[in-house]
Amino acid sequence: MNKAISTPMAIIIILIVFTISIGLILLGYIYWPKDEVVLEEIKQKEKVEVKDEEGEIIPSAIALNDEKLINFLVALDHELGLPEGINLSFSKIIREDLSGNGVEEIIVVLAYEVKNGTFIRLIEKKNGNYQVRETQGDITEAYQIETIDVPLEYKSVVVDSRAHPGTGMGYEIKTIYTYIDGRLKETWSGIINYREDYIGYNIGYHIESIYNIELKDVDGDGEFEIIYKGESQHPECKEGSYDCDIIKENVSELYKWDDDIKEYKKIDY
Ligand SMILES: [Ca+2]
Ligand SMILES: [Ca+2]
Repeated sequence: MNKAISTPMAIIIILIVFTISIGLILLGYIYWPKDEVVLEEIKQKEKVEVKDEEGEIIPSAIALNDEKLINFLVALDHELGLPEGINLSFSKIIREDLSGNGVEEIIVVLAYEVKNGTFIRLIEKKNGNYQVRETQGDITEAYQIETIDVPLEYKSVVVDSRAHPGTGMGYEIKTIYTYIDGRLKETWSGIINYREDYIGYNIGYHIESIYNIELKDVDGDGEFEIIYKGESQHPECKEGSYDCDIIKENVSELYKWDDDIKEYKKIDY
């Protein structure tokens, strides 16, 4: 009697396992790689747009309204290949006169969930309307933005973002974009936090490197420097094995604004 019940049960179980397996294969082998390819395609297209300096024209009625502007740019990202059904995970609009001509520029940062990256757009007023002047793409996911007056002569935007490029691995990064000659130039970036787990047969280690970033006028010239301090961890493994020690090192670095190259440069500390 038990055997008569267990045979159809076994078929049902096999069918369920088969269906779940196919589902996982579809998710793993079709869905994820496609997203990454799409991001690359978007970045390629955006690069062309930047090069030609003929960005999208945005009517004032849209550009001056936060909600309408975000909807407009999300629709633009879909036109550029962002898959349907992908939601925004973070958005921020900064309206400031970055160029000092009395007219506000607009910076829009949009981050998409499911590894679809962050897009930073610089929008300028042009002939009564607005125009996307520059778009930068990044595979990390932004979660915090602020503006700072560092270096003093310029306005900068600080973007904190994160990424999980692999199983058991993740990092957070801080990037400073400085408004120079009508562009957002990346003038400094540093890892805030890096985590990695390695677990396998007979082995297992966890490393976590944490860094603190402080702005301080160290040399008294009136300009802030970037103090980058923390503890880095990395595994040192015996040759040909995963028998590893975790090596800890103190990191203490100082970066000073270099007006010739217009970015922060590491100096002796
Ligand atoms: Ca301006
Ligand atoms: Ca200084």
